Amino acid sequence: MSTAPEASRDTINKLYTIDTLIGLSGDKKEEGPNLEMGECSDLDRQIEQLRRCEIIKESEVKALCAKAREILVEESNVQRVDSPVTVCGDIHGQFYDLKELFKVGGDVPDTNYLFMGDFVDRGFYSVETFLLLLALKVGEMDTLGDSLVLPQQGSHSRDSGELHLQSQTFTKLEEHELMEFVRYPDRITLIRGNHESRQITQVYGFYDECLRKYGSITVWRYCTEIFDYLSLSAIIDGKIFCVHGGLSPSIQTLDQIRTIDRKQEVPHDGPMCDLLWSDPEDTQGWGVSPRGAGYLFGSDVVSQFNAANDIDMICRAHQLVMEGYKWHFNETVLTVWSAPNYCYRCGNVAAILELDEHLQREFTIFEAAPQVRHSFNMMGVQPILADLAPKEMAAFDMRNRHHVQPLLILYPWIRSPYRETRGVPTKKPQPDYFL
Ligand SMILES: [Mn+2]
Repeated sequence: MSTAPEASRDTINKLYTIDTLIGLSGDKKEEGPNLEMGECSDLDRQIEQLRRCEIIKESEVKALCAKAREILVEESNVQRVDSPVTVCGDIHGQFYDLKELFKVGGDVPDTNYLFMGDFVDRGFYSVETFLLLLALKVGEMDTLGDSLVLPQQGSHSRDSGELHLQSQTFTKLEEHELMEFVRYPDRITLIRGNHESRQITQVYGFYDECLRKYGSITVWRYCTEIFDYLSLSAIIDGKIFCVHGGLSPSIQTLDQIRTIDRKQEVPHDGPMCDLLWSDPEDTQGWGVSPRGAGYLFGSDVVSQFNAANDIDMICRAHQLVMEGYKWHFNETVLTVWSAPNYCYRCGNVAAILELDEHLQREFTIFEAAPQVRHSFNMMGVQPILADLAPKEMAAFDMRNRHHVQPLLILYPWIRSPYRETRGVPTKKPQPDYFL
């Protein structure tokens, strides 16, 4: 039995004993003087709380984000993921539908998951949704740590949820186990969507939700700092490239993606922006996106990219698909959409893509969970429009202010007497109209 190499042990200890916290200047002081592990890393309890759709304390969010950042900062812009894995598209704060997803797809950590971004905005539970996913990601380290404790370490006790392991644990590990633990700790991979952005969340709901649920924007600031650390894409077994939006005219190779400095707010243009905003389009070459950010990319662009990078397909999210998933360009691009009955009114089903260890595909379709009755502040709800870049959004508001019934812009899903009596057509808009 070999002992753990010093460097590896250091890496692990670094992961488990984080004392650096996200610095947010200008905030009011936290209630406690510091955030010791014993005080706020009761991760198992937090996960249970979040699973019940209950928010955790602001100080717990801060500690969770600090731990998550230490994990995410080590990830690549093209994060390597091994099959089997289940690939998911947009969630958009639809917490009870995420629970439905776990019900049909298998719980964590029994199933490996790759979520392709847009965790927040639109739905009522962006806070609980994002924090649960983050806590599961951080928590899986904990679980994995447990499973690596050898039988003679059975008496080794940990405070529940405590994210530290005694170094003696590691000295008893087989080296290959340790290395696997260090290199592939993730059973949940989270990559960034265009909604994981300070600007967009101020328009589409997450900012308001944080303010409403916590009484300040501190939690929004913790979360948006973490957004900057989320990876931009993933590659499954070297063959399936996963990204939220799509391709960029500035990017020909995966190595070019790897060189991007991603730890920043999503820029308004350029390669990083395009990866999160672009859409496939039945055309050749590149086109202007009606969203005001990213590009439309055609089939020739895809075949070139896939050949240059020796990949079989591009898997992405970002566009509502009524059937949950949609193939493009002779099965070289796939859109996966995982928010059923989007915005609680679109009537679509959702899908997840389950890839086995041979990358054989199986789609699982699921519908929205029965909705609990909401008592919510209507003013906090955003209109359903295709995602627009902030400057385009402002232009849209100006263009439509005098032409559309304001209430119907704000609350278009409400089949109210108001709507019927005004004789407004109830014809379903085209799916592509949505995002
Ligand atoms: Mn999106």
